[in-house]
Amino acid sequence: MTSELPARFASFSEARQNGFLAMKALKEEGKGVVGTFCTYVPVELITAAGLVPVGLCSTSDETIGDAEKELPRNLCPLIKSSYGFAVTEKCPYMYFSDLVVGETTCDGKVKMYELLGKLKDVYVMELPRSQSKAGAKQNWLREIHAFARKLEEKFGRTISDEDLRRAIRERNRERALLKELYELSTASPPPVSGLRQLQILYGSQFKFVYDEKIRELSETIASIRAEYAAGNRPISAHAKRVVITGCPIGGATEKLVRVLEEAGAVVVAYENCTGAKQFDRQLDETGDPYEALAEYYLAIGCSVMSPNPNRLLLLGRLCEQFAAEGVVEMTLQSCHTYAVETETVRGFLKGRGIPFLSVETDYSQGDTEQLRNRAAAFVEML
Ligand code: BJ8
Repeated sequence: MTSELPARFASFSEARQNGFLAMKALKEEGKGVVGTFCTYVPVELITAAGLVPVGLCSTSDETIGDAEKELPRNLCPLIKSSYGFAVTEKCPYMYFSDLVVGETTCDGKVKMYELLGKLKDVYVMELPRSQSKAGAKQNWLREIHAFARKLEEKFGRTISDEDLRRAIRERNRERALLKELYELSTASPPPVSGLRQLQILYGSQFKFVYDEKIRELSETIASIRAEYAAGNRPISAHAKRVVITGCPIGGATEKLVRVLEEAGAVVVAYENCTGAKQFDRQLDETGDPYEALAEYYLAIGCSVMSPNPNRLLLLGRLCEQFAAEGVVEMTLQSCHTYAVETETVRGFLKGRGIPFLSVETDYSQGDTEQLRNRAAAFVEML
């Protein structure tokens, strides 16, 4: 059993790389591929059309230099890196995408999509920037219908309501399993490190065969439970329990999780798009499936929304559920919406007596020592 666990983790952490081959095989079978950049894009429509969705947000600094030949240097690294991988054709997922779906979340991405449109077929969904304004949901519902039509026209498919309901049920099942997985860390001490949890969550999006993904996730959960029940405690009972919030994390930015855990903390939950923001809630499986998509996706608590109460609701609940002793926010350089919202999050956590650290970083490793010092000082104080 002990030897089984790391192998399963490896399967997920290496998933992004191994997924290249799986994706190539799917393309050879004639499958259409749709690349996405954001949690707001309703992936159920893509799978309902018999297509393969893949996340294109890049997490490494490998192509940032290439991107900076066309994009300003003081732009969010996620945008520069993703664009860099497109121009250099170094990302197989971008290369294999027959259609790339953007969304009007932040200004940098919106303008990058214009340039990307010269290289790929890009379709941009108009996301309302308010969840509560009259008409916001109707506008978003219209966008979702328009996106369905685009997929039908481009790929010559028809998306029936039954296809869409099945896709919703399948994605709900996947969300529930990922949530079950990260909720294992409500245990004290948690059964896995935050780094392991992150690698499984991040890696799961690069498993493209649904039944295989579900089976592997179920087995991973069962195996972690069995290890714990057998008395295996890989995390110290004294490790300080930390919840991460902010911009999406993974790849190069794993550095933050590493320095926190090396300083004596354990990351128990991720509120951001790598974790609970994507998997916490379920879509309604009854009623009109398009309404269910509009309702669910518009309620995502990202800082691009103004106001953005749902981020605080989720963060507050995770802090309670995971008995957080501190919250660490990671903002990516030049991400203005998250950077400005830091003040709101700080005030929210102060009101609950939860210590808070906000760090800004990019995809380079140049600031690792500085992050290490800040993490050590924060954990020391908890
Ligand atoms: S739902 S977090 S995936 S927008 S690209 S906003 S980091 S400046 S990624 Fe995001 Fe969707 Fe929100 Fe989630 Fe800032 Fe960079 Fe923009 Fe970014």
